[in-house]
This record gives sequence, structure tokens and C-alpha cells, in this order.
Amino acid sequence: MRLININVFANAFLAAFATAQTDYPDLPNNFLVTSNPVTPLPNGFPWGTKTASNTNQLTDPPNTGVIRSYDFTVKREKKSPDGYSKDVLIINGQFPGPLIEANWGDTIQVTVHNAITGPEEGTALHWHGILQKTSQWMDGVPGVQQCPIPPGGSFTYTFLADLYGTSWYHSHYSAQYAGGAIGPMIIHGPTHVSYDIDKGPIILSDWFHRDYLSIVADVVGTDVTKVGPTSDSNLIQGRNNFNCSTVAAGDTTSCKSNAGITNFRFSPNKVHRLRLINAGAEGVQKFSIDGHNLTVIANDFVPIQPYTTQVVTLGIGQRTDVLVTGLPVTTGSYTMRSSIAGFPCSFSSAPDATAIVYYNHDSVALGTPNTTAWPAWTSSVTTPICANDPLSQTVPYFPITPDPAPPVTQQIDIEFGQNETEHWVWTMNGVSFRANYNQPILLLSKTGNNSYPADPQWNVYNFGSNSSVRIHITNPGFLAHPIHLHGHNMFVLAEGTGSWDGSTVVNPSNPQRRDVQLVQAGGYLVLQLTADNPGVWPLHCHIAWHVSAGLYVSVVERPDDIANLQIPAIMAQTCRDWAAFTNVTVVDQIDSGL
Ligand SMILES: *[C@@H]1O[C@H](CO)[C@@H](O)[C@H](O)[C@H]1NC(C)=O
Ligand SMILES: *[C@@H]1O[C@H](CO)[C@@H](O)[C@H](O)[C@H]1NC(C)=O
Ligand SMILES: *[C@@H]1O[C@H](CO)[C@@H](O)[C@H](O)[C@H]1NC(C)=O
Ligand SMILES: *[C@@H]1O[C@H](CO)[C@@H](O)[C@H](O)[C@H]1NC(C)=O
Ligand SMILES: *[C@@H]1O[C@H](CO)[C@@H](O)[C@H](O)[C@H]1NC(C)=O
Ligand SMILES: *[C@@H]1O[C@H](CO)[C@@H](O)[C@H](O)[C@H]1NC(C)=O
Ligand SMILES: *[C@@H]1O[C@H](CO)[C@@H](O)[C@H](O)[C@H]1NC(C)=O
Ligand SMILES: [Cu+2]
Repeated sequence: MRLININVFANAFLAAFATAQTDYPDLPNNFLVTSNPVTPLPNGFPWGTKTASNTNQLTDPPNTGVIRSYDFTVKREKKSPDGYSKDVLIINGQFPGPLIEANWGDTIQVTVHNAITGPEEGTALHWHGILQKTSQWMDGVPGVQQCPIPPGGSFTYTFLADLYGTSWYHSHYSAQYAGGAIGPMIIHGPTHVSYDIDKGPIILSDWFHRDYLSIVADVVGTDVTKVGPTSDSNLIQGRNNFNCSTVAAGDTTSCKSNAGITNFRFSPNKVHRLRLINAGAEGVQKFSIDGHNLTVIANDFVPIQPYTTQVVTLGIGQRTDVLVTGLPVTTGSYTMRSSIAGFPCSFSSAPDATAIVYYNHDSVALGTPNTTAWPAWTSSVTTPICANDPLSQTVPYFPITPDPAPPVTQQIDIEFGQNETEHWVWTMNGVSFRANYNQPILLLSKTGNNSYPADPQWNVYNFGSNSSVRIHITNPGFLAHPIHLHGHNMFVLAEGTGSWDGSTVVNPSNPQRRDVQLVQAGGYLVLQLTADNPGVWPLHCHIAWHVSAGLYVSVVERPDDIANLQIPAIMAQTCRDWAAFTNVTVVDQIDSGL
């Protein structure tokens, strides 16, 4: 295979915006066609004759031979996304981080330099939703597939853009991503519904003014009144207007009210694609645009049969692609709103984020819209239901039928309580996970060692050579959790409040698939994975504070085949580098490590 290195123009474009906030350009619909001057395009597309309806993207990704390379430097710097100045972990000077853009079947290559200081920390970046079927060691979870990149060190991730659609990347080291180490990742592929204008990623994220590590210390502490931190603000595209008058007495941090919000230009009568990403730490987002319907066309990396709504719910880690038709107007502005839903979803002191949708203005010197929220949005915020849209409504466009009688069903109960030292922790089947950064589970398994369960905190579920696995999660507690599985698009067979009857599956011939699904408070979630990806795959709550407090298990899939993976030497070298660092520096791992 000949690999062609293309300098991605988006990098140069975004360098011009190295401020506290990031503007992502509209994405040209033919971006990847025109930016590839070398490879002839079979059938006019880099992915050739593959379409959304003739190809199972889980099993048959193309390989274009094109490399999209990026160079990321992660460091800590003062930024004020909402006007309140704080230390933020930023990538290439930006929050949110640079856009990664590729074609389905390209190879994405990201060299990450760990320049985090004040204090120094390890790091590792995770490519959310990527299957990693040909590079199971590149998933980026420290203590699971790799050792952390030590301070001052670098690591190059190389992986196939094996699915197409909307996603993001983030640090998976402790709760660093809650401190800002996030960015969008768009993979262009076949479309199943046509549209005119790709508005690119729209990042929704709750925001905490305290440093992430001091929040983690509270989250895993012994004082129950501090284990559920309250976010200070909510951002659309890394921006919002924070009311500085509400800063607590004695807080001398610089704060500027009216920091500014993001504007999105719409064209009358044109169909716009918005790629919504919840890249926050804890908050469930309820998203809406006044006066405009939303047609949902994809959940996570899965194209679905379109349906129309006025409100989209996104738990942490989830993405929803929506089409929005421009109104037949040539002027005017409308409020785009995303609000963090309250109990039983999230804790927030300033839940509302807004942005402006405007028509045909030459500048963004706009009046504040005086539009009214959809009643459906208002009620979704005043009386929040902490669940994704019904499974009966979210039907994958490309049907796949899971094994109706999987050889194994694993029950996992989510609980919250105090451990022996009276720290508050989350558990799965009674065990709170703790990563060993120096001994990644995948690399141990590769050497034939699958026997760590002697220490329960490894929380490993080894499913051997089972061809498929059903996982029945119960959540008797009072909060919903966004449950994320790496390495797969999981089938979501059932979810609800109360108990599962043990047999009912929604749309059994073509159930919803995605990589994050909310399990409701006092409810259940039934997942299934097809064991087609030998590796070690995290299954965890995506709320930063909950995974820090141990709400995590590792799924070990086909260890006999893990033994045969061609894991490159750089993985062992990174562990030697990390060992050299930890030989002289005690890593103060106050949380699960993830
Ligand atoms: C900002 O907060 C102060 C103090 O709570 C309040 O009096 C004021 O009305 C707020 N301003 C706005 C624009 O909400
Ligand atoms: C929104 O969708 C509803 C139901 O499909 C429809 O009746 C209404 O006209 C639509 N409104 C707009 C602004 O497109
Ligand atoms: C606010 O509403 C008025 C009357 O409905 C309208 O004329 C005006 O253009 C609106 N302002 C904006 C900024 O859209
Ligand atoms: C309890 O959890 C805290 C936070 O993760 C951890 O630091 C402590 O070591 C745990 N105690 C025991 C006995 O495992
Ligand atoms: C496997 O690794 C674990 C964790 O390091 C260790 O405790 C155990 O002794 C190892 N087992 C073997 C057989 O090497
Ligand atoms: C299937 O998984 C179970 C663990 O849930 C394990 O006990 C069993 O050995 C596995 N079967 C095979 C064939 O690997
Ligand atoms: C760590 O320290 C020990 C003892 O000084 C030494 O033998 C070992 O080589 C060191 N390991 C690394 C990776 O530097
Ligand atoms: Cu959770």
C-alpha cells in the first residue's frame, strides 16, 4: 500500500483562530475530493462504490491509502471561554481543539506532544467511536491499551478512519478532558439524506471554573456534600456570556461579562447539516433552535432513518447529526439554545447556553434575537426526562441483526457508596475500577497474562472466544449515566425505567446501534456486542466524575487472538519511558486514572 501524505489545510486555516474560542468553517461537501490531487477517485468518491445502503461500515471500510497527519501540542494555559479566566488544557493553543477531518478509509495520524506543566502530568488521547479493528492498541486509554505519554514526551497515533460521520477526541487521562483537552473529528463518507450546507461540528459542553484535579479530589473524597460538583457555565462552540456578578465573594480571578457567543449563518430554504457533539464533563444537553425543526439523521457514527423533532437530547460523548431547513426569510436572527437538564440528569448553576442563527447579514453585528423557545424544549428543561429518544424511533439506516441468542449474558449493577477508607466511589458489580498506568491490560494480555483478577480493582470481564456478548446493566440509583463502549457500535436492545423483563428487544431485526447510550435513573440498559474485534475495550460511564470514581469495566475480547496481534514496539517503549518517569516522580493518582 502506498501512503500519500497530505497537509490538511484546515490546520493552517484554524491557526488563524488561536484564541480562547474556536470557529470551525463550514465544511465543503467535496472537501476530501478536491484536496486529494493524487489518487484517482473511483466512482467520483474516495470510498469508491460503497454507499450507506450497500455497505456494512462495521465490517467493510475502504482503505484509500491517504494519510491525514496532524501535530498536536497539549499544554496548560490561561483562557476564558465564557469570560472567566482559568487554567485550561489546550491543544495547539485552541479550546476546543483543532478539527480533525478525513475521508472514510483514510489513515489518521496524530503526533501528540505532552507539554503539560504546572503541574506536569501524563496524557493520552482517545479517538471516540473509532473501532480500531486493525490497531487495537491505538485507542488511547492509559492503563488499558497504552502507558501514558510522559511529560515532555511524544507519541504518534495511527489509525484507519473506519467509520464515517461526526465524532470527537479527548484526553482519557484522569479527568483532563473536563479541563479542556477535547476537539472534533469529522469523517466524510456516503450520505443517505441529501443536504446543501455542512455547518461542521457544533460542540456543546458544560464548563467548570475550578481546576479539574481539585474537582476530582472532591468527587472521590469523603464529604458526600461535594461528590456531585455543579458546573458553572454551559458553552456552545467554547463560548458563552458568563455573569461575572455571580462570582463568589473573595474570588479574585479576572472575569469579563459579555464575553461573546457564536453566530451561525443560515441560507434561506437551504438544508443545513449540524453535527452536534456533547463534549462536556457531566451535563446532559437539550438542544433546539427557535422556529426551526430538527431532522435527526445520525446518532454517533450510525446513520439512521430520519425523523423530525424540536429537541435533541445528548448525554456526554453522544453526537447527533441534524438537518435544518433555512426559513424562507432573508433577514432576522433566531436563538440556538442548549441547556443542561437538571435532576435526574445533571448539576448546574448556569445551565443555559445560546448562540445566534442569522440570515443574510454581511456582518455579525446582530441584534439579540427575540425569538421564543419551542414549548417542547421548555418542557424538556423544566421537567427533564433523562433518556435518549425512544429506541423505537431511532432505526439504523443500514440494518444489522444481532445474534438473537448470544452465548453469554453478563449482568452488571451500578452502585454508589463508600469504600473501606470512606471515600465515595461508583462501582460496577461492587468493584470500583482503578487503572495501573504502568501495566496496560492489553499489553499484559498480549504477553499471555490474563490473570489480574486476583486484584478486583482491575475490573476485567474476560469473555474468551464467545462470538457475541449481551450485557444487562441495572441502575437502581437516582442519576442517569451515559454508558460508552469502546471498539464497537453496540446494539442497544432495550432501555427503560424499572426492570427488564429478560426478553423484550426493541426492533430485534435492526436495533439501534451507537457508542454511547443513556441508562435511566432507576432503570436498565441491555447492550450486545459482536465479538469481531479482539482487544481490551472500556465499558464505562462517560461522566468524567463518575469514571474517575470507578464506574468502569474492561471487556477482554478473544484473548487467543490478542496473543497474535502485531503490536508495534513503540507501545512497549512508551511504557519504558513512563516507567523512567515514574521511577523518579511519584504520580499522585487520586482517582481511577481515567
Ligand atoms: C448577574 O448576577 C447578578 C447577581 O446575582 C444579578 O443581580 C444580575 O441581574 C445578573 N445579570 C444578568 C444579566 O442576569
Ligand atoms: C415542523 O414540523 C412540524 C411537524 O412535522 C410541521 O407541522 C411544521 O410545519 C414544521 N415547522 C417548520 C418551521 O418547519
Ligand atoms: C424582534 O421582533 C420584532 C417584531 O416581531 C422584529 O421586527 C425584529 O426584527 C426582531 N428582532 C430581531 C433581531 O430579529
Ligand atoms: C477508596 O477510594 C479512594 C478514591 O479512589 C482511593 O484513593 C482509596 O485508596 C480507596 N480505598 C481503598 C481501601 O481501596
Ligand atoms: C499478571 O499480571 C498481574 C498484574 O501485574 C500480576 O499481578 C500477575 O502476577 C501476573 N501473572 C503472571 C502469571 O505473570
Ligand atoms: C464465554 O464467557 C464466559 C464469561 O462470561 C466464560 O466463562 C466462557 O468461558 C466463555 N466461553 C468461551 C467459549 O470462551
Ligand atoms: C527504574 O529504577 C530501577 C532502580 O533504580 C532501575 O533498575 C530501572 O532500570 C529503572 N527503570 C527505568 C525504566 O528507568
Ligand atoms: Cu455516570
